[in-house]
Amino acid sequence: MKITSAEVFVGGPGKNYVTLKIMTDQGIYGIGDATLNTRETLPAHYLTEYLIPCLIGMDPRKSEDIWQFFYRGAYFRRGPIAMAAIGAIDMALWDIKGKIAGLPLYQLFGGKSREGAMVYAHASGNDLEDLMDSIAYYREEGYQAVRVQCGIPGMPKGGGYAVADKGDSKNYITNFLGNGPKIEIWNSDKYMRYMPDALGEIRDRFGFDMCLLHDVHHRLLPREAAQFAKEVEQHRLYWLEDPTPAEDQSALEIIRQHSTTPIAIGEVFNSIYDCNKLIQSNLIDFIRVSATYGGGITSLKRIVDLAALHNVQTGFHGAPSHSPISMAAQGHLNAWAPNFGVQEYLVLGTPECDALFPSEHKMEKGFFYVSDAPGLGVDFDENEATRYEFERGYHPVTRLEDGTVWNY
Ligand code: CS2
Ligand code: MG
Repeated sequence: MKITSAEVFVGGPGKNYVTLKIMTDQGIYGIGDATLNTRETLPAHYLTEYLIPCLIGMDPRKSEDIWQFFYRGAYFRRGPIAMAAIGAIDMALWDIKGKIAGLPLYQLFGGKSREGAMVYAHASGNDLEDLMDSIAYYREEGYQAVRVQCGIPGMPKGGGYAVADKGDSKNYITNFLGNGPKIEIWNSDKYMRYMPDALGEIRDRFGFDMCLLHDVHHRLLPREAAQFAKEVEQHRLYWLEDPTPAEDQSALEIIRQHSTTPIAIGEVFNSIYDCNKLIQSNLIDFIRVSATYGGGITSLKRIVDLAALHNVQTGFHGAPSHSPISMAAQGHLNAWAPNFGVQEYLVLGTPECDALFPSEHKMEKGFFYVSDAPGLGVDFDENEATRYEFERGYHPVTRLEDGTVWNY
């Protein structure tokens, strides 16, 4: 069996999804996702200029060897651009493998450990009342796990990270399209004085029978993060996400010395080498890598196995930028992983997105159910894709009140 061609498409409804389609001489094809949010054309170029020319003629069944060829075989390794490109190839090869076997991917991993995988929704509000409405909406929809973000008094809108327009909190989707970054203003002191009590009020209103998650989005110093984690311990968070920037892993030691609040990290990681020490030293509770810029299924499965040895659970990244292809890859891993925790989930559901990526995967009352279709169980409609083209976008840039650039 041989790979005969491969093509990359960039575009989608309100998002620049980067979709790879690999064709074989036996008519079977596979698809993969290389969407690197706000830098989408870069993995697309890496694929078309460098990787696809080598892929042609390879045996698509040798997904491990092909992964090693593009990872180990490159002199300059890792990084989100290269790993997103490798990740897309790897997903497409697993898709082909499943189609050859006539089995859904979770069967190739070892079968289901659960029927539905719990997902968490994004509740957000311009202020706490608005956030409460948003949480109530998701609770009524049946979600057991909700991430909560709200505007902080005294900070301009956008402070507090991922804050919705008033009245639109339940439909909040991060939209970064535009010709330059928006500027967000941040003040850690105001945040630290407000957010712990706000989390307490949420518990008072909704009780403890709800998995409550909160994302700090890399904004605090290690000492501040330790203090914050200690203060919110009483509110029994399911997790506290990205309390500090991911580069300084020793920060996690400081947090651990002061608190037992569960810590989730890893949405910006792109290899097992970014998280092996954190996992082996028990400095985190949830690993948040993604199939896209984490190097695909081959790479994620290794991370899941390492995490399982150290009682670290999964909580894969599932921001709106992930296409239904990577969400399907993660869906199959979630169905299998013995150490599954929760899945962030926002993408499927709009008619345009469903038309571009048809699938039978189902989301019901806060649980994701993978279909039994062979492979990834999601398709890509090339005719639909012709409706879309690349639109430039940027992540916001954060500044402190005195103008100093801070972590987004
Ligand atoms: C966020 C992301 O989903 C999350 O937890 O931290 O939405 C993040 O801001 C984006 O993925 C950035 O691309
Ligand atoms: Mg996050």
